[in-house]
Amino acid sequence: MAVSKTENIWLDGRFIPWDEAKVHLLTHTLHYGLGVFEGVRSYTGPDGNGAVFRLAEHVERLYQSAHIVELAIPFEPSEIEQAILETLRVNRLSEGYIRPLVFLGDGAMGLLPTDNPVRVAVVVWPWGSYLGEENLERGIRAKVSSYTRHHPNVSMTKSKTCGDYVNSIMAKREVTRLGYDEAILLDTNGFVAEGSGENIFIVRKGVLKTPPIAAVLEGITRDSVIQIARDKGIEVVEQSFTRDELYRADEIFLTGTAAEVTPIREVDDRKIGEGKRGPITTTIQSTYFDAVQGKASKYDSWLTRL
Ligand code: PPE
Repeated sequence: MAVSKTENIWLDGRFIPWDEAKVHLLTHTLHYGLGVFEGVRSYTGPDGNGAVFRLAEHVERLYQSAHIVELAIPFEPSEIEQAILETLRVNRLSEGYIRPLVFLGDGAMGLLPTDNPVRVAVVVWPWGSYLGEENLERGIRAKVSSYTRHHPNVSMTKSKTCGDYVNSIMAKREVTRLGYDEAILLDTNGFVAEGSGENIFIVRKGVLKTPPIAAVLEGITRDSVIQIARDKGIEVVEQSFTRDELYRADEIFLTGTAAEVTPIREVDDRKIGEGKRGPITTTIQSTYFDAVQGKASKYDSWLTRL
């Protein structure tokens, strides 16, 4: 998806103009993929001011990702939180996507980087609906990818590691080339794992089911949706399920910071439920948007105002 450029990027503790945010070709992460990132969103509230959704949780996950792959971030979490807020402010962006990135700079090459600097960037830009504005209502067509999700002892599934996203890109390319909107990946045991960049939920007989976090990213939207559903009295179970449970689901939706809550209307050419956004998806999606946009006081603690 195209990015519309903003004015300033936060890099290693200071702001630099967008066009000057460049790195050396021997940047270690560019070669080997050992970096970690986050995806965060801010939304404009009813008063016209912006607020970042679940800022502390995203920054905490960034540090956990870095810890898992042994990158020592040379800033305190509170400094990264401030950097995110400041980057939105200096760019006068109340609503947008925020991409914190921790990467290994240039210096040594090879698989035992010793003195390469750990660098941190925060980039923000306006980003619309990830899977299409109209699909938030209509729902997308998904296909199970021939690529398997990471084995938990091959990739570290609790870390949002840059290089792990090659797997997602392969899956997404494979299915979009065939005309579908998004890929669903199975785990190494053959159970449903997640979308290329989203967690997945199914509804059957009024119960919401999502795969346990064992082999998937512990999504912050996933967590928010579970809380919203339980607050509405909807039963939620975290349980592995098979590909054909997708086919006979009444409703399916994906969750992610970028994808928000996107319904799936078809999987592997089989119509899901009525073939359109179902009632449970609708109520959860609507409360999610109220929460992120500061229209649901119950979830106000999830917002950090700019
Ligand atoms: N699984 C994967 C593999 C994933 O990448 C994401 C986020 C999620 C689940 C949902 O996590 P959360 O955002 O905390 O609810 N994917 C990010 C990257 C998208 C991109 O194209 O880049 C995102 O949604 O920001």
